Amino acid sequence: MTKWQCTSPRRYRSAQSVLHLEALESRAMLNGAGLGDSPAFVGPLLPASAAQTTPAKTIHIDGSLAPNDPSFGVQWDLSNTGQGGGTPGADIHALNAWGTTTGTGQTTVAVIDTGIDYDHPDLFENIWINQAEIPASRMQNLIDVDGDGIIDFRDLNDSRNQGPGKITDVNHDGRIDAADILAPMQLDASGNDTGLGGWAHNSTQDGETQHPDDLIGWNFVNNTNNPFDDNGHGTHVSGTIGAMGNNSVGIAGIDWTAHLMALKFLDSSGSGNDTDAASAIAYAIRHGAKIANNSWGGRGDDPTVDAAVADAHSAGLIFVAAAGNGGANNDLAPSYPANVRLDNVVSVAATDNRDQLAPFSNYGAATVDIAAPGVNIFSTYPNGTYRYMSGTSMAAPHVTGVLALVWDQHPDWTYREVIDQLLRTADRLPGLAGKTVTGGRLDAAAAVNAPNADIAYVQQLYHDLLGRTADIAGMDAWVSALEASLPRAQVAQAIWMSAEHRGREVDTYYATYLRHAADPAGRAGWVNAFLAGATETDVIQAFVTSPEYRAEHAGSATYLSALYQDLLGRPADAGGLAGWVAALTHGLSPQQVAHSLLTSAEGWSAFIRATYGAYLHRAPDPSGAAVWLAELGSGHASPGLMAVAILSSEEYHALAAASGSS
Ligand SMILES: [Ca+2]
Ligand SMILES: [Ca+2]
Ligand SMILES: [Ca+2]
Ligand SMILES: [Ca+2]
Repeated sequence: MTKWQCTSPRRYRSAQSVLHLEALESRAMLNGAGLGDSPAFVGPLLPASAAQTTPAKTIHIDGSLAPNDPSFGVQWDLSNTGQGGGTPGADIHALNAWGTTTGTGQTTVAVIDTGIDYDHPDLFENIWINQAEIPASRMQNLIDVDGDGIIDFRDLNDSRNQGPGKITDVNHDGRIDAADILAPMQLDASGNDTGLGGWAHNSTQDGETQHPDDLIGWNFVNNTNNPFDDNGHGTHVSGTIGAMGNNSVGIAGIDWTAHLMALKFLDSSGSGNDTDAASAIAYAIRHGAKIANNSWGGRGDDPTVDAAVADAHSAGLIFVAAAGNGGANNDLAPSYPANVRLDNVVSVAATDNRDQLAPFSNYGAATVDIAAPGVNIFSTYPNGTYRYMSGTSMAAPHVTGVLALVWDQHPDWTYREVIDQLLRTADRLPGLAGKTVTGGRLDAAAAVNAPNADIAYVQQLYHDLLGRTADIAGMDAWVSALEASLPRAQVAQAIWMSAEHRGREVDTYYATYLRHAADPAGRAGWVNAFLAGATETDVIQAFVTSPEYRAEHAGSATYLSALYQDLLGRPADAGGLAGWVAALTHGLSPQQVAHSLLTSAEGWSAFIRATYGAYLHRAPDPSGAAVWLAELGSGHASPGLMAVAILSSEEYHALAAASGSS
C-alpha cells in the first residue's frame, strides 16, 4: 500500500504572517499604469459638497458584493488590497464574482481529506446531508424551508424543524450541526424512535450497507460514520471552498452555501493509504458528489487510486488535485493523483499574494492546469478557530469552490464544459507562462461571467479623455487598482492630469481659439504649464489674450465680440459690449477682461454645461449646477476638478457600464 500525505508541507504550515492593511501608495499605482509621465495624485481631491453634486441615478452595475464576515479583510486570496505587502488585485476576484453568484448549494462537493470540523461555527450549515439516510420517522416531520428540494443544515436551523420528532440541539451549542444528527437516536423498549436524540440508529436506509448512519460522509481511517477532523487540514480546505459567507462570522468561503461531503481517509498525522483513498472516491461518486477536492498526493503512480479516478471520470465527477509541494516540474517527475491523465482531473499549482508561483509549488506546462492562491491562506481550523496555512493543498480548494459556483450556474453542463469554462477564463500572467497549461491564475469573476464594471469604466475614461482604447498594460494596472479599492476619483484625476490628456486639451484650445493645429513647441509648452499646475482657466485666458488671438480680432469691439462668442458661447449684448470697451479704453488689461468673463457666473455656467454635456450627455440639473457654480465661484474647484468629480460619479460609472455591456 502506498502512503499518501496531504500536500501542505510542514515547513509552510506554520508560515503565519501578521497581516495589516496598508494604504495604497499612490505614486506606485500611477507609475504602473502606462501613464508614466502623469503626475502623482495629490489630494485632497474634492470639496465635500461637490462630491455629492452628481445624483446617483443608477448604481449597482458595479457588481461587487462585500460580505460582512469580520475576517474578510485578511482574505487576500479573495480580495487583495495590498494587505501584507501583496499586489493589489492579485487575487481570484471573488468580490466581483459574488455580484453575479454566491452559489446555490446544488453542487455537492466531496472533501477527501482529514475530515471536517462539522461543528465549526463558520461551516456547520454547509455540511452535506445524505438525504437517503435521514430516518423516515424524522423526515416526515421536516420542512424544506427554502424549497430547494433537500433537507440541509440551513433547513434544520430553522425553528420549524426543531423539537421532538425532528432534531434537537443534542450537544447544546446553540446550533443544529452534524454532531446533533450523528448522536444516537433514543429508542423505546420495542426499538422505535421516541423522537428524541439524534438520527443514528444503525440504519442502512440508503441501501448501502457498508456505511450505516452515514449522514454526512464517512471516516475511512477507522470505518465509522464520524469524519471529524483530528488534523486540521481538511477543515482548512473546507473553509476556502465553502465557509458560510456573509454570516457575520469569521471568513467567507468562495461558495457561500456549499454542501461539503466529509470523507476522511487521511489520519491525524495527515497520512492515508491508497485503498482508503479509492474507497472515499467511490463513496463520492455513489452519493452524488459532483466535484471532489484532493489536497493530497505523492510521487509514484498507484493502480488502486488510478482505477478510482477512472471511475470518477466515467461518472463525470470533477477531480481537483493539488499539484504538490516539491517545487518540481510535474511534466518530468509526475505527482499523483494530480498527474492522472484523464480529462476530469484538474491539477492546481499555488501562487502568492504577488501573483508569483510559490517557490514550493510544483508546476508543469503540460500537466498542471492552472494556479490559485496558496500562500498564507486564512481559513477555518478545528474547534472553531482559524489559521494561516500554505501549500498547493490550499490552492486546490480555490479551484474547487469556483467550479462549484460555475456548475451551480449551469447545472446542465457536462463536467468538461465546467472545467473548460474555468481554464478558458484564467487570468494569464507573465509569471505563470510556461508553468501551467493555461499560464494563468484562477479568476472567479471571469469564470462566472461577471460583468466587469471596472473594465468598462476605464475603457470609457480612455475613450472620453484620451480618444483611444486602453492599452493592455494601462487597462490591467487601472483595473487592478480599482479592484483594490483605489477611489475612482484618483483614476479619473490621474488620467485627466496625464500629459496625453493635457495634450488633447491644448489641441482643443488651438482649434477653438486660434483655429489651427498646434505647433509642437507651443503644444509642449502648454502641456508643461499644465503639469506645473496651471488650471484650465489659466491656459484659456492665456490663449485669448495672446498676441495671435488679439491680432486676429483687432479693435476693442471686435476683440470683445470674439471673447463673448468664444468664452460665453453667445454674441455680446450691446450694454455689455459698450461697458467692456469703455473699460479697455480706460486702461483695464485684456487679461483682466478675459478673466472677468471666464470667471463670471455665466462663464462658469458655460464650463458646467460643457462638462455635463461631454461626459454625462445631458444638461446640468439645477441643483448640480448651483453647487458647481458655488464651488467654482469661490475658487474651491477648477473646471478640471469639476470634470474629475463628474468622471468619478456613480452616474458616469453606470453609463460606462451600460455602454460597456452593450
Ligand atoms: Ca432545503
Ligand atoms: Ca448542536
Ligand atoms: Ca448507508
Ligand atoms: Ca463566515
